[in-house]
Amino acid sequence: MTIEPFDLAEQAASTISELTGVPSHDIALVLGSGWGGAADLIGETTHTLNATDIPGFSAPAVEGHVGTIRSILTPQGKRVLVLGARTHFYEGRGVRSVVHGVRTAAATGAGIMVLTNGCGGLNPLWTPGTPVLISDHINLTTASPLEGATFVDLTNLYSSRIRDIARTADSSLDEGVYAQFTGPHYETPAEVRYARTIGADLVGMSTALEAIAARHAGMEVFGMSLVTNLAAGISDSPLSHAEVIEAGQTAGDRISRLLADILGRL
Ligand code: 8IG
Repeated sequence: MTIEPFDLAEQAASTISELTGVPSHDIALVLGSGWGGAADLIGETTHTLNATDIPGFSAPAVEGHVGTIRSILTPQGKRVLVLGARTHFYEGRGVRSVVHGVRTAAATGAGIMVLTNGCGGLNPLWTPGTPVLISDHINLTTASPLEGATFVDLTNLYSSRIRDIARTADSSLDEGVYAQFTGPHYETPAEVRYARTIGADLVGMSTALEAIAARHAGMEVFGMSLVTNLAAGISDSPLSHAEVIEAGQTAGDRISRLLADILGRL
């Protein structure tokens, strides 16, 4: 008998409040590839938990992904739950596992879900290390985190209110449509041309399923991508995970300040 996903999320949230002594959180933040150090300027980290000590979470499968859950107190007095342990669709643990962090965040009381990722960019002007606001997504996984006849409106899924706030923090921020592929392979150049034809600007392996679950849980969603590489075929050079990690390190200072600035305005 497997436990129902929302019961498991409630258990995880209870464990987080027991271990931290923090009864509820206001904002949740998922750190994607390249964003590992970006939470450090948000405020004071008061608690760091091992994700594997929380019901339903598993150890991260990828180098550059951080397997901790942190509670941060911002200078404005907001509580931020930082999820460093994203489960990807390609890990094959099922969509319930992919969105468990989001549902746990909602169960801790968080009304805002901030989703970050590293991704490939289709706009050649977005050099590696460029942060881009997510304006909308295309879910190419053929999966959904919702089960049964759960019809959820996805209009304005990526909050235009928070995108405006982000542009107040940095007026140079571009925005784009994020297409979630299943991975773990990167796209072929032909798939990248297809993605462009159907309206994508960014290609990645996360975020869309999590955003759907967050909307379903009643959260306001904000998404930001770090373009860590040009998508396959946009430049002549092949893709590598080393380049992804390097882009995160190069952009580290800028995206850390940006994220702290945006969260401080929420
Ligand atoms: I980082 O170019 C990163 N993640 N699908 N394509 C896809 N995912 C990615 C890419 C990319 N770069």
